[in-house]
Amino acid sequence: GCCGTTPEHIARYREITQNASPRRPIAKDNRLHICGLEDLVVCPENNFVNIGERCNVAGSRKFLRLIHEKNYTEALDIARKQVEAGAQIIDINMDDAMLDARKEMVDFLNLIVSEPDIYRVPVMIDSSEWEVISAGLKCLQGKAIVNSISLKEGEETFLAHAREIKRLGAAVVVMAFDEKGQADTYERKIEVCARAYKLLIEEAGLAPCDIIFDPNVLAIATGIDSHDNYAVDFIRATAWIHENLPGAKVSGGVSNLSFSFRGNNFIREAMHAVFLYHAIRNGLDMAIVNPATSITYDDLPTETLALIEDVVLNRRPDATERLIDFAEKHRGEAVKKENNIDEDRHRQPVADRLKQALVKGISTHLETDLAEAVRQYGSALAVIEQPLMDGMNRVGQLFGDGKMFLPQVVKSARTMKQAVGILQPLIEQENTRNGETSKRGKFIVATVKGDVHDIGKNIVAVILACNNFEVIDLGVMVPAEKIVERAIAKQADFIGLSGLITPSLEEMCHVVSEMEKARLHTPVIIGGATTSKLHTAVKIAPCYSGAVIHAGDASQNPLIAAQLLNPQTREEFIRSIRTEQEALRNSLKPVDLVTLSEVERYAPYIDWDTYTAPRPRQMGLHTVPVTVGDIRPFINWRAFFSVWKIGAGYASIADMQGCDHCKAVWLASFPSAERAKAAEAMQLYKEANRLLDTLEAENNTSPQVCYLLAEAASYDNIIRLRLPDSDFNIPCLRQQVRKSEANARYYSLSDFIRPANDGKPDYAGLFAVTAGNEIQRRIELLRRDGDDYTALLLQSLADRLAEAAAEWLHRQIRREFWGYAPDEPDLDLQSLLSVRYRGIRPAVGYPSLPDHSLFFDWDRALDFSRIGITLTENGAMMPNASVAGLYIAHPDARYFHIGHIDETQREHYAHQRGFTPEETGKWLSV
Ligand code: THG
Repeated sequence: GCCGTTPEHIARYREITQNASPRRPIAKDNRLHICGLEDLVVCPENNFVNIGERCNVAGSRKFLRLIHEKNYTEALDIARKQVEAGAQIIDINMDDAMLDARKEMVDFLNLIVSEPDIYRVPVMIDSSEWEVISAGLKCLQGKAIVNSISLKEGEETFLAHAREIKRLGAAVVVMAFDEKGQADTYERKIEVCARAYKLLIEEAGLAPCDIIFDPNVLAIATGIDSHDNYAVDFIRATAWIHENLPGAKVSGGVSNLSFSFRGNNFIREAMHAVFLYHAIRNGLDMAIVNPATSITYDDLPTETLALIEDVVLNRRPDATERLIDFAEKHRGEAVKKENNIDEDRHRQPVADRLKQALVKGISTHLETDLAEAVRQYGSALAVIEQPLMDGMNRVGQLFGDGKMFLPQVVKSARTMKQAVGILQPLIEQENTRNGETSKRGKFIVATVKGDVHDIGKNIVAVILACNNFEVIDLGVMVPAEKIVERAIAKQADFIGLSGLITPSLEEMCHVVSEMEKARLHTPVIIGGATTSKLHTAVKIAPCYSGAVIHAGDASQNPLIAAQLLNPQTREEFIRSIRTEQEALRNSLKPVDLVTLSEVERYAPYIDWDTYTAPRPRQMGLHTVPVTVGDIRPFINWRAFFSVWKIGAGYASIADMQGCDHCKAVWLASFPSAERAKAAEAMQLYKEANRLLDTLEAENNTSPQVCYLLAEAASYDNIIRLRLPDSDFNIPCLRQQVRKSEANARYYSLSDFIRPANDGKPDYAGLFAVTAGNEIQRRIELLRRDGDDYTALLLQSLADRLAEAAAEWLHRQIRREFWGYAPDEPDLDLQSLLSVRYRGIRPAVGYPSLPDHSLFFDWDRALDFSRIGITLTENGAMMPNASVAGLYIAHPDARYFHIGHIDETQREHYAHQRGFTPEETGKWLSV
């Protein structure tokens, strides 16, 4: 168990496992199985395995410095780079006299296990101190390798350590070392290994395949004759172990071999390549190497190869001298290579590098790579059309196949934008065809007039750009005339309309009607939270003779567009959409509604006689200071993840509360097919929190909240608040959709406020909260600077912050400002989100208060401008990360959906609100 679990939870495991027996491998095999998050099988049939050597304080000055400085971020980068460069295992060594090796090992491993891009691969714990090894093993849930134990201190210690390693479930490297010292000849190496093998199997019960022998790679070409045969002895011992110690594996630390050529990396790498070539042919299974080296055996010119082979294979007495002479002559080359760390990258064609940059969303080398590409392709335009478009198509394809996720796609789009930005001046100089590129089609996207919600629209724009469409984003609050005018001027191939609030539905009908008047036929794609297939079929499509298609999800847009672009599928696709919409219209069955007079009789029964309403401590209108830090704990991460299409199930990463152990276990708990997505969820969560950290560190006060508490009473489905200079009426709708259970109740919010005629007082409240203009401005700045990814990230967080502020304020209201639940315990977020407390805070525009025009009433009562909120003509709040609603304190008060209402209630309500019949359609989402 860990911080996410409770004793009850753990107790359940006991119940489940009591009568179960552990699973045993079906067949013993001779292969070495190890794992980080993914498994790795080491056996002669598989390829040779690279172990990254660079996370070693004794083997890398840089790593040592970073650990000393406690710069774990960069230290982790070293690990990550090795994995990227192809390390299949990473060796970690913290043995330094000035370090607390045990603590450093534990801390670093705990960091690594929550980095899925690193801990993908298994870890090799490298230490000469047993307590560092045993502490390290306890940090890793995968099967690790211990590096190393030996007979140096005798059989007893050796066996005790081996047994403990077996108990902790690791494989082990055994150095060819005994009481007499290091085995440096072939005979000594095989003698020590044979003895160790027998002991480990017979005495400690280790499986042969979990034993890895290291017959000591020692430095050659040192000028001391007795060292000359070290490499040969190692290679021969490797072959012998393979022949004679069945199942055991062989490994070694290759860089030791070339210590005498320190400073000349070319020679060193060449020696390693030659050594590995021969050792692998003789059965070396794995080795500790620098995975970023680029020289291979086949790369070496014949003459160089001969010189080096003479040294490694000890073929002539003067081999060392000849290599030293050669090294002197080629010192220049070595230095050049030293300075050019990116040598490897440059071996790849520039097109591949650019493609890679787009898929990974990394812009580090864009400037140089693009310059090179322009030289190669002859023009900036050609670079966009070929390698960049290829890259974006690849991104679109991977996303379509579910192999890339939304956050990654948005990062790719950001890189693409940066690339185009870099090429822009050149394109202007080239001045060819006005920079017209061969895009798949022109897509105009807009959030309709009266609405400012654009997160969905922005995601659509990014996804379309990744699929090689030209996107013309008209922004928010776009009037119909402008959409029509742009569609004509730009000869758009598609129009995407987006909106979130109820009145936007009607506005969309208006837009397509205007398009119809202008005799346009451009297909229109509808999207946004309140839109639906049904509404599109029933309300929008009939106003337009062109195709109107509802996209349930941002990722559908390129698919829809592709069908429409292809002349072979276009007609059939439109026909199927029209048939489907026709069917939807015909399927509209009248909903079974109960008459208004009847549902009024079935209002919930509340015993007002025995109820005394608590009087609010802070009556009247108040604004309350609040910071990002206050409201951050109330963020609903499930909702955040669903915006990013990651699936709310992955939001449980937020429950790990920063505990690295829990994060690692969390990640490992997903089946491998889902792990990439889980890793992405973790990454997104990390980045979101980094943004929140920044806001919190600067004590950000962008979020604002205000509330009003007043006397209240109900009559005729109306809640009446007594404000200082007037009464404030909130007409409430009542449920009418027939419920199946007997004696069902039909709710209206007014039921939970004491009826006006009974004399005793009651109270209610209004509130408004916003993530604030300061955050909104930042979002706009980020977008202006082309950083769409961070802009979207902050925008999605702003929405969550507004909801979190509402949650925070509600708690303050219950405990303090109204104070009807002063002793409410500190509920955890889950209990808060599932409303395990007294009272409700229904929000305007949501299912129990579905009249969008109420925002104007709230504005009059609260004066939204006090917290920086303004309203559009359709009652959309700006900034759009804002929430407004009502407080009700009665213990029986609950949330519900109004759903549908009948004509009688519609007319009754319209009369109470002073609406014309058409207006009810615009403001009510029922
Ligand atoms: N067997 C086993 N484990 C081992 C070794 C071995 N662990 C440690 C070591 N040997 C293998 N790892 C390294 C790591 C780095 C170097 C050599 C071996 C190395 N480093 C550069 C140097 O010292 O010149 C450092 C350069 C820098 O500071 O960046 O060569 O044999 N079981």
